[in-house]
Amino acid sequence: MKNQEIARIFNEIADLLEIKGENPFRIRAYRRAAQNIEGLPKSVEEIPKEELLKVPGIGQDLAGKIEEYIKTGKMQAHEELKHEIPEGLLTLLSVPGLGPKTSKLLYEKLKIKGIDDLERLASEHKLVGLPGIKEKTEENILKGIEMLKRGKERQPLGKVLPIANDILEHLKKKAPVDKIDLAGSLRRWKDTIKDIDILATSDNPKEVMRVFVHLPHVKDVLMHGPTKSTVIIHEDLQVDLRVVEKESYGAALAYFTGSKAHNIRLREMAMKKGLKINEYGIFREKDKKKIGGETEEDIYKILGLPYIPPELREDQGEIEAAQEGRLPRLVTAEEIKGDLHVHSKWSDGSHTFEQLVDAAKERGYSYIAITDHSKGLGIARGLTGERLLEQKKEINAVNKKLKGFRIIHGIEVDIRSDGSLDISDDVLKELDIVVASIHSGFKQPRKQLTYRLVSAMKNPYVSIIAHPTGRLIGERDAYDVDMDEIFATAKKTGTAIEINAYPLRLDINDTYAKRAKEMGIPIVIATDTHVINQFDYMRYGVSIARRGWLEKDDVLNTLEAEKLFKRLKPFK
Ligand code: DGT
Ligand code: CA
Ligand code: ZN
Repeated sequence: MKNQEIARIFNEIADLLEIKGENPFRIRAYRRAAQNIEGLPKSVEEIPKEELLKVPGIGQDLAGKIEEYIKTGKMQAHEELKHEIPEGLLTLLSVPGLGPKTSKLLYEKLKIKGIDDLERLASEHKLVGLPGIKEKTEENILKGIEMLKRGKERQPLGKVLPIANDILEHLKKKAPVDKIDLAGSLRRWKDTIKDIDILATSDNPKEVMRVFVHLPHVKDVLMHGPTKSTVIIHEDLQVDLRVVEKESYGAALAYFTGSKAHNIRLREMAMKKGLKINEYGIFREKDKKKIGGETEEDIYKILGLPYIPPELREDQGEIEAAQEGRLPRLVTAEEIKGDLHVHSKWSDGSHTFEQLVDAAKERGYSYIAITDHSKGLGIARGLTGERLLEQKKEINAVNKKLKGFRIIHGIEVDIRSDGSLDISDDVLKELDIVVASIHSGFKQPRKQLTYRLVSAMKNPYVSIIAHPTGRLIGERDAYDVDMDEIFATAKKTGTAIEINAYPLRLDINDTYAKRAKEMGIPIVIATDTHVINQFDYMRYGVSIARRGWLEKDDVLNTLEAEKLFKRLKPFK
């Protein structure tokens, strides 16, 4: 978790330097270091300095700052920068989508010092007319403020789950718990989370509670009871822990996993059978006798249903499907054979082909697609057609040395604002696969954004559309596109749709994934890895697929490479 904190501070330093108008290379160095720190496979606290220096982008200076943060919980340079920049300007920077440049402008020209001021002026159209500020900018600022407020209520799964698992590990180690599990929306892998619900059994619940309220994560104790406690942790999340009787564990797990809508349906079914379900068990109405509840399976079995996996428990047709014996056999992480969206050092990734291959092999894969950015993206050191052909030679050379593993040569080609691709077809046709995506002009009108994606899909070489809706959870809403038309075109052209597994994206989302499946559109799950550890984000993408009812056959990268190419455009 220190890694995330340090990455956040490095990014903040970059913002502050940008406000000060400092050297762009220095600014980029901080952003790059932030990316690499976030992607480290273990906590920086466990990494000796010599090794830290080998992380791309980390030199003596930044390694020193990391050490300083571990020792003191602060970075002097960061604190000094914050002092140089007025408090009000810092507040503006915290609005999603409001970058350093605009923040500075608003602060200097209008003396805006806080979110409330900003909200009022934007809604009264008092910002329009400042250099670069249009009505649309005001709308986006208001959206950003709304998101800031909303973001405090629900946080991204990718941020909350690692924290929750860390709390579980601490409890397993330090408290006398027997069984222990996450419940609630976390167990259902919902993409945003309001709070962390934990359930356990123990012979000594009091001691479990004592350990819990004293965990290092805890900022405030809201309630400390004999079997139930509630705390607030440093990340401003609420955590509930309940210890229940062993005989009721299954019933409690079902109850607290939810969703509420799913549970209401189960209770209705029970009532019709003369049964009653609550968090203690399942009971016969007539003599109040308990007939089950030690396991979750009990509950479903007594209701005459097969076990329903937590990801499906949303009352989105899963009860009917269970009754009719047509529950999907959900795709699993083990069934994924390779990752089809990976960046290397050739663009803005951090590693060589060999390093990426080793990491992919460790994860049991038999292929990865290298899909570096195309040239249109200046910031990402995108590749020209010429560089791509050089890259192809190097990939061929590496492939010759590999056994039972293959690097697929691809590109993440940028879809320009007019819908054209910034690499010509002559070059695209030399590649094994082509991933196309939008990286600019997110705020164009619906018609134009839809047109861009549709045009890309009509290109005969475009195999996959990556992160189709462009959302960044808590930072940027999905852009305004006509997904019906996107899916219809995907179907017609045979273009696959990506579930981008990067935890802040999770794009397409679960609802769209379900719709895509129903339309028979091929799906790939890919991580958009820039740093090796991000290969592990695959599990988040799989969770979206599972919440969208996807089975192995719906996901193209459960296939071995040869079969994969037969299903991916241009169908080799
Ligand atoms: P969230 O909003 O991310 O925390 O989502 P959940 O599903 O974790 O919701 P939460 O924490 O309010 O409640 C956890 C589970 O407890 C929920 O999924 C079902 C159960 N539950 C909570 N309140 C009620 C209730 O009033 N009635 C019923 N039947 N179940 C409830
Ligand atoms: Ca919850
Ligand atoms: Zn990418």
